[in-house]
Amino acid sequence: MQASKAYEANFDGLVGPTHNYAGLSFGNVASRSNEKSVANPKAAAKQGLRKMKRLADLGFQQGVLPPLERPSIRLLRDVGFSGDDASVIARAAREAPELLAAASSASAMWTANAATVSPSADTEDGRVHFTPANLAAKLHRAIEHGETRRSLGAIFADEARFRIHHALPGTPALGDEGAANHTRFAREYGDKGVEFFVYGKSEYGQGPQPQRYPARQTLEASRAVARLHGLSSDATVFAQQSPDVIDAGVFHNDVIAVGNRTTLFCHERAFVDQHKVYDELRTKLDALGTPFTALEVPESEVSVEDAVSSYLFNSQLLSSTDGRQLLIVPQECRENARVAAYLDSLASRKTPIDEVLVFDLRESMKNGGGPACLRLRVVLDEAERAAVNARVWMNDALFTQLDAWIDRHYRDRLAPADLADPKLLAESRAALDELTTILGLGAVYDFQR
Ligand code: SUG
Repeated sequence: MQASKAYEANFDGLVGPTHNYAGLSFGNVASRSNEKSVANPKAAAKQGLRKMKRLADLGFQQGVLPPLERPSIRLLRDVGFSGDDASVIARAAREAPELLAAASSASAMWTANAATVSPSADTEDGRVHFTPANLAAKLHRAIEHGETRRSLGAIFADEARFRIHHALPGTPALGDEGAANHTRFAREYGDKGVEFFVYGKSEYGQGPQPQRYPARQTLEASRAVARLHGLSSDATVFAQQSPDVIDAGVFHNDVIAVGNRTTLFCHERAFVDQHKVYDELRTKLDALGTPFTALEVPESEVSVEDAVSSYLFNSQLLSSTDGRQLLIVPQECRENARVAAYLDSLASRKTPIDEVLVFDLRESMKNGGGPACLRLRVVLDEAERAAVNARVWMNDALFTQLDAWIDRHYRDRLAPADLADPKLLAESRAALDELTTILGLGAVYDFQR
């Protein structure tokens, strides 16, 4: 059966006005090592926006997802701080600065963790399914999913085409980190594909577990998402991430592997029983008449440590309209001699990667968020694309508007002590209020209701 023409759209998270370095993510090396350094929210937002614009200019479908309301006064009230908003912030700053930091994180920018998405070609009911990730492993992220669901609802509103589930219960047994641990393979985007779920540990099953850092995604959560989305077992593969790479700082699979269409680009130490994983993918794809290539990078060329510090695999692997595959990497890949040499060698090797594009995403990278963390992939056919809120698609006009909006509202310096400043809440709300008009989202934020 000839599938209808479909696209992979990338929805990037716009960096919020409270972007800062609070060292909130144990197990994420960059987050911990940049703790308490001074952030530049304006530069962060502009770096992300420029990536979106460039990809839109290259002909990719590029959408924008809004930041969440931060600081989250709701979280601070839930943990017992009361009074007017300014008093809530002042008391939290004095008595529990770590909770104020959690309430203030702009972590929703990493939309690879916003949800897991299954295209309509793969799901039983023929709708595009979204499950917002509960992000149960970290407080500052566990408070995202309710608001994320609301934003997704404002953008993918057509219930006949889009099904937006609730997050799984937020408990360690069902820890879910969204699309950062999920990839899909298919010949063409609109064809039925094989969905690949990668987990860090099984809560109830046997199997190895990391010893140093937490495994954030469980097999039980991955299976639950696949069930909710109505995926068939002959078109899903579940694989365990190597526990020793989690212990080396690979806190999500997208720090060590990325897939697109018929290609998996990964490190040789990414998975437990790696060759069995390839075999299962190959067999299930073969049944759909789809080829599969694993482009594996050996430790001898790029160590896991190099991969973690450069974010080589946190790249976006994108098929351009002329069929060429582009790899979008962060600038840190050029600054690591071994990674740079590997990338330079691609031109002379026979690989499925045709071109490498380099981006400056320094502000996000310092919190462990590379190009792939900043985007949520949503495969859409023509009709589904037409059903998306059209105001969120990146183009010249939206770029100009958002660039000026950032200039109007964002600080160029945010130190940890600044989180105690009650003016930050007012500034942030003013920015988001205007953003909902620019993006045509309606009243998605609590403060607007
Ligand atoms: O969850 N960092 C994020 C980075 C998420 C990256 N996403 C993917 N790999 N897809 C995290 O660890 C750090 C925030 C701070 O420390 O201030 C943070 O949340």
